[in-house]
Amino acid sequence: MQKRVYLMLRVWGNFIDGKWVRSSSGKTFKSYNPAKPSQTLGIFQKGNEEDVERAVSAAEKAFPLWSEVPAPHRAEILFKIRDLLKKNKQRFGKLVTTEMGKVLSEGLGDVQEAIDVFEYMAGEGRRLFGHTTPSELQNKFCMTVRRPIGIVGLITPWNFPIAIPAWKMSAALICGNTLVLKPSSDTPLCAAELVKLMGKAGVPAGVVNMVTGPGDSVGSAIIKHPKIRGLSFTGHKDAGKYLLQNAGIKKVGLEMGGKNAIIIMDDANLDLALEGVLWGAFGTTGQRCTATSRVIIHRSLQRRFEQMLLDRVRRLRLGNGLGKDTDVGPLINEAAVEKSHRYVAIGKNEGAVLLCGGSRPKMKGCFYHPTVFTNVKPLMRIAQEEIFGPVLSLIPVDNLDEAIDVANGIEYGLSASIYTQNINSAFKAIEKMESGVMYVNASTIGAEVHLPFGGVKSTGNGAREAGIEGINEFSEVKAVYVDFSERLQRAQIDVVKVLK
Ligand code: UN1
Repeated sequence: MQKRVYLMLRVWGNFIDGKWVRSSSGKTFKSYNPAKPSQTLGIFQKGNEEDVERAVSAAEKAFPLWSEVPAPHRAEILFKIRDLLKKNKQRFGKLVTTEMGKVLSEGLGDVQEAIDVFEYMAGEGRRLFGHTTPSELQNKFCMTVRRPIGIVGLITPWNFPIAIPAWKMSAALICGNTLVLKPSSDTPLCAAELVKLMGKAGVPAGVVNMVTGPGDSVGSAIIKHPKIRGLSFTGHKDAGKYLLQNAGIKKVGLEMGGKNAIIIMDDANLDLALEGVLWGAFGTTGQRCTATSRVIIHRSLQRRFEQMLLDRVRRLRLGNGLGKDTDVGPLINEAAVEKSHRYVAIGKNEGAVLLCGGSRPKMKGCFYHPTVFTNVKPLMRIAQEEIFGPVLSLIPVDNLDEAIDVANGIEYGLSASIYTQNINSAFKAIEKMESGVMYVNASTIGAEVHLPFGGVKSTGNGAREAGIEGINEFSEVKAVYVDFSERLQRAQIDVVKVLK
């Protein structure tokens, strides 16, 4: 049964009310392997507004039942999802690599992140803490409780095709919401397999619904739907802006990318910094929101670091992510290859010095050579705009203050890092760097699920995913007052006269 995914092309339906159903559009699209674009992985529904309507109806019908299941029992299903993911980790990891392209160790990491977050959120089933606080009046009890938002719409990207849907779904479900998921059209197979597994784990019909298809029909119908009360989106900032303009009054969580910097100070352990830069810039072929796309380096180290970097980058092996020797997999699709190449031309025109890469290798598939520019000026477009590919900019600076200014001189604020042995510099960077995630002597990638994830400035709207903040994203807080005085007590007016 499991092998069928690879041997036979399946026509997947939308998942609505516990059933796989065809779109009323009658149209489909295919998913491809970016390392071997001639390999089709599955056929998916090109959904439309009507499909979203059906999914919302199913979610609406399921809401009373699901929201009334005690959270510790909802948690049992989440633990089951964790267990099934663990059991199927290898198969899912290969699936991620085949559909998204990242090397297998990272494909497995993507699945592990989903395992971790389902476990974390299942644990929340026995917490979902509110708080208690004294009243200003006697014989009156004050507390907060969490309530689900209702039906939530989740729009997810292709770069973490299992982990990001898992972050959002695990938190949404433990809080008692029902949901409609629209996964990226580049990785619908990963989403479909995850949703299928969740059904097997016992998620009741209608609680989790998935509609595949384009953003301008499916995504837009989710964003605008009046019965959807909450939205969580990870993706490009243009789509995020569209969402904000069209969502009306909904609770919204946004994560829209980064232009993350590693600062390397003159007292840094340079070998360690080199490893962090390679991992942050070329891991996942640069396709993480948290990817390192700028290295802000102390001028005294610039030449030495360039040599060290060049030596290692040239040895990175491009190839199919399933290959044992592969260091760097393909980009997600042709458009992504063209985008990276366009930025290389922009960088050259702006006067940056191309140290290595900057071209496509002579091999089939969506590959691009890991690319490093040096002598990049902070305001050049390659140092300002999110490329989402294996293109790294080195920016020399003279001191820590300048480094922090350069790091902050962008519109985004997701992840940031400093390599230094000086505790004062480290704490100054922690305080001053404008980001939602901060690393000291570690790369910009690799956030863990029990800490909040998200960014400042144009990266987001203040919401955080994962960790306890993920619970805030997917629940409403209700303030509760219980008056047991058996008389009318007026807050702000009746004063308790005990003390003279
Ligand atoms: C993303 O690229 O949107 O911190 C998510 C990391 C991963 C998550 C990245 N745990 O790099």
